[in-house]
Amino acid sequence: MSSETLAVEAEPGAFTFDPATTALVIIDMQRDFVEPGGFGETLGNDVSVLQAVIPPLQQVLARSREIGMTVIHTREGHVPDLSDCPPAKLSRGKPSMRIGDPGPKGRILIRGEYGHDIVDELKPLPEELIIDKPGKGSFYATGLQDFLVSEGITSLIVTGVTTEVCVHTTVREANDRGYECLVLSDCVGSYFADFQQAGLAMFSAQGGIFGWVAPSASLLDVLATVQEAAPSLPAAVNS
Ligand code: C5J
Repeated sequence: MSSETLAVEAEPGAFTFDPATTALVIIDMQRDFVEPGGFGETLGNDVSVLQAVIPPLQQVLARSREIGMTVIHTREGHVPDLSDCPPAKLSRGKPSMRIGDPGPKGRILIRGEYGHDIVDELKPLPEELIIDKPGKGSFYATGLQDFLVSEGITSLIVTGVTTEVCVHTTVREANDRGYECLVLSDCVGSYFADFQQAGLAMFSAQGGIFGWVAPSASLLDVLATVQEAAPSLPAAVNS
């Protein structure tokens, strides 16, 4: 895609980026977090509140794909023998089921299980990178940094769940590595309204201590001006 600098109205001021060096990052939009019977519900949360994130995120995803922007999905979870799950994570709290227990959508938060996968509405395309991560941050114990460097990505548009946990951890990790992050306020969600509000405020406070925040409509307004990427051509057929 061709290079151009765009500016989105955001807090604490305009977020400038070049779609050619920017990735849309969709964090942990897994059934385990947003549908009943998964990890989020075992912790006592009303998971239905997170479903409000899906429609605006679908619009951002669709437009990002149309213009050929890099799209990255992440999934939190563990290998079946739990060797990548620290005992502290496994034993913490009083959930109704623990990580690895059999649940209605398969073993809770285990790679390869139905509940661990991304919801149908945001299903990754075969060419899109999926980062499987054992932690809350998307950089810890993953290949994300190497991928971003190899693709020349310097800015991230961050979405997904939950705002104060995996989204915050990822943006903090990214910020420390020098990435410019825009968080889309209606495309990130928390089980707790006060955490959502405080979490969003924390990103852009103090002159953008972790990054920028804007509603998806502001981003979409700007992306509407970008030329669509040429569709990939079918393989030539020899006649
Ligand atoms: C949590 C996440 N909340 N994806 N994970 O445990 O935010």
